Amino acid sequence: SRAATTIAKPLSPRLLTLRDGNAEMRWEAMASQGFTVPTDRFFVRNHTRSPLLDVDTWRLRLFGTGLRGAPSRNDAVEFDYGDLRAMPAEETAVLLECAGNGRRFFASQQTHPTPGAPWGLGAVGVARWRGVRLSTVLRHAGLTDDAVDVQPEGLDPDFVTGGVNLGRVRRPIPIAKALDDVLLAYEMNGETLPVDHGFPVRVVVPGWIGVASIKWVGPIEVSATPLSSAWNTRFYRMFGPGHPVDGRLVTTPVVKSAFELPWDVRVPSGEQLMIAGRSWSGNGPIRAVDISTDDGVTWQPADLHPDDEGGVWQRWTTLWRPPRPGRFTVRARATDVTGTSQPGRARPNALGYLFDGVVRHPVTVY
Ligand code: MTE
Ligand code: MO
Repeated sequence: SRAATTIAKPLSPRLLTLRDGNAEMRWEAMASQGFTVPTDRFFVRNHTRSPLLDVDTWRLRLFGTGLRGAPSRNDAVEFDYGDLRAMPAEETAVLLECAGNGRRFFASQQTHPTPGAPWGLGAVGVARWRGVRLSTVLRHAGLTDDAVDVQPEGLDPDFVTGGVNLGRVRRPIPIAKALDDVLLAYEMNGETLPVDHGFPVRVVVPGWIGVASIKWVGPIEVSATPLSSAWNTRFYRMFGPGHPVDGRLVTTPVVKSAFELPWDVRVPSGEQLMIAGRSWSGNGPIRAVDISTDDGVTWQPADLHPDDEGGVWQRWTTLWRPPRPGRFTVRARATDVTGTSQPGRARPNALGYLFDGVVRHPVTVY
């Protein structure tokens, strides 16, 4: 088939690489772009590395106590790539964001360095994902009324940390969410899913943090009893002083904003500039964005792009005439539909998740 000829492409030079094959979107490269992030600029977050899977032998394998007649891995119900392509398809714009997006600011703008990939604000993106609803596949596989959790597993190498093999990247999705809007996607922005984003098929969980959207999905366990993995017990919980001992589970992204400007950009004084950016929140649409160009002393509302009112993310612009040469910070503070605004400082947690603080973006005026 056409998809079988897909080969792994190297990471795009339009991405900023971190360690371990992780790469973040360059926000300044979004300034001339539309609503979605072009695929070659979309961030990549891997626990190990992207596997190159053969679409002809690839199978989705559903099993577990929540299915009729497929209690264990050995009697899994199988679907091949063509089976999925033949089911009713849908396409939707979904924002993916790593729970650790903005982590570096816990250290660089606050006093709370945390371990983990030192993302700026570029571990986020919106793409159009096309695929089949997970609910459709679950029903074909013989879903029972007893099912409580659905746990997709990636076919990338096992994740080993501190000498312990934690197995395949996997994380349970409660049945209500699994039956709601979750997709098994095989296209991204109108093209075959690229290797780095989960070829041949990935899970896309709208409105949830990125780790829920398992790439290179193979097995899917459907269970009548709750499931767990390191990815909802050890990681992706808010640990540390001021948090519950067993941590609060991290499920949805927080409210954030980013300027479509290079970090420490140089701009001339006395000229009117149009500055653009975007804000988003896991709670729903953004209602207002306030901008400060004088180190947080005064704030004025940004102009919200009228096409983006439905949510996903919100583009905005503001005008600024830098008054004199010097070093400034520009700041954006978004408020979402629930009235939640970005705080001046994010609440620290041991693993550096959910940074929602107002970022002080440095600008040098000459
Ligand atoms: N799925 C598998 N199989 N392995 C992974 O390492 N990383 C997760 C998720 N799905 C991961 C995975 C994390 S932490 C994030 S943030 C998103 O994929 C990133 O998706 P992207 O690389 O397409 O941007
Ligand atoms: Mo992530």
